[in-house]
Amino acid sequence: MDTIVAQATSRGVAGIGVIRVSGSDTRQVMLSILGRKLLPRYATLLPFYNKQHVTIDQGIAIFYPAPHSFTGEDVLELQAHGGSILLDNLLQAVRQVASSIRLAHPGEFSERAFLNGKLDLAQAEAISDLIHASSEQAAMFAVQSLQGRFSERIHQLVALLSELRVHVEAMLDFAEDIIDPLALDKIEKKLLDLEQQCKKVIQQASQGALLREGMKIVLLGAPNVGKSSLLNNLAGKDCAIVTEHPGTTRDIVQETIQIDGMPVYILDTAGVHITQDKIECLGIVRTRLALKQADRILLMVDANVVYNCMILPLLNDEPIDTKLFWPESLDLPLEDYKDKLTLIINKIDLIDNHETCLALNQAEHIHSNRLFVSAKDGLGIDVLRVHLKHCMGFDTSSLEGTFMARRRHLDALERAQSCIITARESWRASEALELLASTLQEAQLALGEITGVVRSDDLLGKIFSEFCIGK
Ligand SMILES: Nc1nc2c(ncn2[C@@H]2O[C@H](COP(=O)(O)OP(=O)(O)OP(=O)(O)O)[C@@H](O)[C@H]2O)c(=O)[nH]1
Ligand SMILES: [Mg+2]
Repeated sequence: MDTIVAQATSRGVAGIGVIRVSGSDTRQVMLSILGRKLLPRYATLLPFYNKQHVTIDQGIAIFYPAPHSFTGEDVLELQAHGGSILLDNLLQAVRQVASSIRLAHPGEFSERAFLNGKLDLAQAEAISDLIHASSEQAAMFAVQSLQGRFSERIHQLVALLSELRVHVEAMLDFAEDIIDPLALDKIEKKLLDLEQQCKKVIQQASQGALLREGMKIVLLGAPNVGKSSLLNNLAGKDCAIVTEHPGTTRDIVQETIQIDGMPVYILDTAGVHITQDKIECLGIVRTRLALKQADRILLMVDANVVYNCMILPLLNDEPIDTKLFWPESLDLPLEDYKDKLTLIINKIDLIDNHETCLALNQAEHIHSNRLFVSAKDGLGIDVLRVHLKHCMGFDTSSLEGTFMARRRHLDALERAQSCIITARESWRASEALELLASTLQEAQLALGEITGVVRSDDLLGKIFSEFCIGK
C-alpha cells in the first residue's frame, strides 16, 4: 500500500496544524523531515526540514510504530504551527521524500484502521459521526459507538445466533428419530429470545439514528396562513420574511433546529393556491418536490378562515374531514400524504375561545394529528415540539444506553429481525431443520454487514468517501 499523508486539522489559521503520515515510508519521512529517529510515542520538540534541509517550522513530532497506531501501520504525526502556507510546505516536503507517498483520500486513515482490524466498521463510522455531531447528545452517543457499545450489542446477537446455529447444524447430523423433543423445544425458546433481543437493539439504534439523521418537516398551506411565522418561531429568529401580503414566500426557506438534540430540518414553502404568477407557480413546483421528501407535513390553516368548518365541529367533538383542507391546486393525491399530515390551526390568538382550543392540545391530543397554535404569540408551540418528537418515535426518557447508529445499520438489523421472525414462524409450522439453518445464516450475514465482517468494496467506498480528508 502507498504511504499516505494529509492535514488532519482543518485548513485555516490556527494555533497548531497537524500533518499525519501513515505507511511503510513513514520511517524514511521521519529521517528526512526531522533528521533523526524518534523514540516511539514520545512527543519531541524539534525543527522540521524540507528536502534542501531548510527549516520550515519547529514543532512536536510523535512516531507510532506499527501495529500500535491508529491505522495499524507506522504513523508519524507532525504538530506544526497552524498556517495554510506553512502546512502546504510541510505537506509538499513529506511528499518529496519518496515518489510512493501521496495525499490521502477522504477517510483513508480510518479505512486502513478498519482493514487492519483496529476498529470495526460501526466504530469507524462513529468517528465520522462524532466529528459531524450536530448536538451534544449526538456527540455523546457517537462516543459510545466509537468505544464499541453498539458493536458489542451486535456481537451479543451474533453469539446467540451462532450458538443456535451450532445446535441446529448438530441436529441435522442426527437421524430424526433420535432427536430429543426437549432439544426441539429449546430451539423455539432461543428463537423467541433472539427476536426480543433484536427488537431491543433496533429500538436503541433507531433513537441513535434519529439523533444523527433527524427529521424533515414541510410547512404547507395557502398564502398568509402563517407558515413563515411558524418557521421563525420554531427557529427563534427571523429566518424568513413575514408580511401581511399573501405570496410573500416564493422560494423554499430552510432552517435547522434541535428538539432535545434531534435535528429538525424545517422547509418553509410558497403559499399554495391557484395562480398565474410565474414565480409563484415555480415556488409551488418546489413545494411539491419538498413534500415528497418530508417525514412530516404541517398543513397550516388560519383559525379565522376555518372557524365554522373546523373549530366549531372540533369544540363540539364532531369529526372533521381533512380532505376539505388539502390544497387542490397542489395536484397531489391526499391519500399518498395523509399518514404524514398534521393539521396546524394557526392564529388562535385572534379567536375568542382560544383557551378552550389550547386545552384540546393537551394530554392525548399531543399525539393526535391536529394542533392549535399561534405562531405570532408562541401559543401551542411547546406541544407542537412534543408532537414532532412523538411522530418520529423519539423518546428522550429512554435514551439511557443508546448509541449512535445509521440508517444502514437499521436496515441490516431489520433484515436480521425479519429472518428471525420467519425462522420462528416456519419452525413452528414445519420444524424443518434445513430451512431453519439457512434462515439463521441469512440473519447472521445481515448483522455482519454492520460491523463489516460481511462487506463489499462498494460499501466501504461509499462509507469512507463521506469522511473528511485526514481522518
Ligand atoms: N394574529 C396572528 N397573526 C399571525 C399569526 N401568524 C402569522 N400571522 C400574520 O399573518 C401574516 C402572514 O404571515 P406569514 O408568516 O408571512 O404567512 P405565510 O403563510 O408565510 O404567507 P406566504 O409566504 O405569503 O405564503 C403576517 O402579517 C403575520 O404577522 C398568528 O399566529 N397570529
Ligand atoms: Mg411565507
